[in-house]
Amino acid sequence: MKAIFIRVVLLGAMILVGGCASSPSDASPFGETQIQHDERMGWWREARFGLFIHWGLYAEHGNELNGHRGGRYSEWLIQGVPNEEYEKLVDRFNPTEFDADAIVRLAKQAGMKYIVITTKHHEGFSMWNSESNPYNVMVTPWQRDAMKEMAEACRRHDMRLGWYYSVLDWHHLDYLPRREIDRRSVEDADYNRYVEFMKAQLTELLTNYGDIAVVWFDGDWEKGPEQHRSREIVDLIHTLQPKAIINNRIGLPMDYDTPEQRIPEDDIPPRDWETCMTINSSWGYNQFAKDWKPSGELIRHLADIASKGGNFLLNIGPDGKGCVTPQDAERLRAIGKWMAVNGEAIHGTRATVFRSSASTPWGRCTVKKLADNRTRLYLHVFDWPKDGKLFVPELGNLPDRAFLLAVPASALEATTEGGGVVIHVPQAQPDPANSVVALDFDGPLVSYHEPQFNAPSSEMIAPMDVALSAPCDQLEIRYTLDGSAPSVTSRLYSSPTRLSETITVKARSFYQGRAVSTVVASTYSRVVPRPAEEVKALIPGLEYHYVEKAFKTIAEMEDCLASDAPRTTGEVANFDLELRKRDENFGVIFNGLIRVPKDGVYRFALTCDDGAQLWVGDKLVADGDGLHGSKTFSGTVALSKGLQPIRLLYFNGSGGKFLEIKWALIPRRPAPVKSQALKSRATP
Ligand code: FHN
Repeated sequence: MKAIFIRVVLLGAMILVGGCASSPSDASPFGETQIQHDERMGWWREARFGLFIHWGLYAEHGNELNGHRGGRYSEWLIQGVPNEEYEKLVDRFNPTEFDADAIVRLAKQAGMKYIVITTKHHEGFSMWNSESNPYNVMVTPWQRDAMKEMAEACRRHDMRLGWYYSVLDWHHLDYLPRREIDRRSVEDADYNRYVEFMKAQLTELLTNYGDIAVVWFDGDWEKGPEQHRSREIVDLIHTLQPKAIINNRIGLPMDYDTPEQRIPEDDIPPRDWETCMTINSSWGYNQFAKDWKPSGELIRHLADIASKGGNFLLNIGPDGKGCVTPQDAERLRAIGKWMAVNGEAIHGTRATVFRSSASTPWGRCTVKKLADNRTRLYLHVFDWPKDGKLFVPELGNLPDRAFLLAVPASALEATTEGGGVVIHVPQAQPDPANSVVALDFDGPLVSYHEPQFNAPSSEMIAPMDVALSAPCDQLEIRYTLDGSAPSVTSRLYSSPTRLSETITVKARSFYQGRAVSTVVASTYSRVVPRPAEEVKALIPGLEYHYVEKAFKTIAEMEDCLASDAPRTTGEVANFDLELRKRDENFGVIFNGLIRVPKDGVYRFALTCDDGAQLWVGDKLVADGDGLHGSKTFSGTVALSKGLQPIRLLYFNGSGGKFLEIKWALIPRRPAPVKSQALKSRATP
């Protein structure tokens, strides 16, 4: 599905499930209303561009220590070095050239609106005067609190500041697992003590340095959110700094997602997101780096990201003296030069109005709402048209003004051609990286889109309303219920249609009597709810079978349980992983009954790391099979009131483990299954 499509789905879903600005927002990790959540996220969504700084002990050696060369990421240098040897870096770290003001000025001049800096990376070294960790910057010859200097400089230059904090810690004795090269005993390690240490460190960082705009976690892949006690940690942050925005790398969805070194291909992701990216291939300073991305490429990445509604967090790795490398500085300055002319096409913009980036093969589009209901489209032209004609498809009306941001005084001519608009541009390309053409619409902007279906479910046991919408008010939606393609004489959509039988709805957008979209179709089925089970003897809880082996799929685990492999069998109150005897390479099947309160279509949401499948009767309702991080899979099933058989299959390979089942009668929001709802049949 395409860009606009997703926005409409979200809007439609909100209307249909009865969501509104004053009810809790699905996107908020803190139970805020939509308005409160939008307010907290406001500056971040406007910012679009930030600076990431990876700076720690590793900067001192730029990826080589005593003849040992690190891998791609210089900040991982510790990987191949025994602890005792790595710790000696402390005696050498003396970045006398570090100038926080200069770095903040550079970011500002590049058009960046926030900075996220590493307070502690995986090496475990604290870059601030940490009371809870003696292994910190104050014991180096330098003896300066780098984070304090950054916080003060940011305040001076009106720049928002965020803390990067690695949950993974290869130095702390209580953090497990150890690296292969690390032979320190694990016997006394206590992960809960490590969590207390993290809480103490975060408390320092969030009380001693003024307003902190972002907490950017990293390195959560070795443990799950239960072990990190992630909920407790994020609640602590929210208490200390209620306005702080928190990224997703603590095993919980949180405020925004963080694709790393990549930009989502085409769809606009449904949640807030930020791409973080290096300028060469290392995050920390790497003296051997050769593969520096050209500034033009970075400028185009920025436009690409903004056109999909995301933020760009571009990284630099200052060296052991504390200096920004000339290569990083040169690129930030080049971006700054471009931003000085074109920054308004990035800051405060929203995602494209076109269906996808394929609609604008010459580049990308961002959008801004101006005063008096006016709209400005920014066309980011990467490939300048040789014939001087920039074709903008899917546009139904001419702009009131068109001009190059670089030459705002000269108007460009716009004509209607080939189902879109042509902007007549000068022969010479104004900017080799990205030339921005602005189109102003004083009245409504007409952009062509397929209609979108909005319904609580594709199944119903009673009559159900289906709504249709398109992001552009000027379009008419016409639809049919007899399987034919909608024409200009078909029913005009004005309000939700009540469906009572299985039917396929077909719809199409029209503008001024002309079809301007393809036909879209959606089938809604009237189903009979699954009858309840008649069970006489019940006991609370679920029966389980637990087995230990490395599985990659649910089928492998089922085969294993079908054989005479050793297993443990018993009863448990809920879908609970506490029954396991180890953290990795195990599987479990839960069987039982769930008490359904009333007839209806139910949505189940299964969140798992690694694979899991949820069955109700013989229907596979949510399929999260395979090895993966924590992900949510959902599905619906029509059920009669009473007891229904439920079966959950789960396995964990290596790394984090997580399992959670939520359910609700549609259109309510799924909530965790309570143990009172779960029963087993009594054994005869
Ligand atoms: O391992 C780290 C890496 O060093 C760097 O900090 C990046 C930044 O997103 N995060 C981790 C890998 O996902």
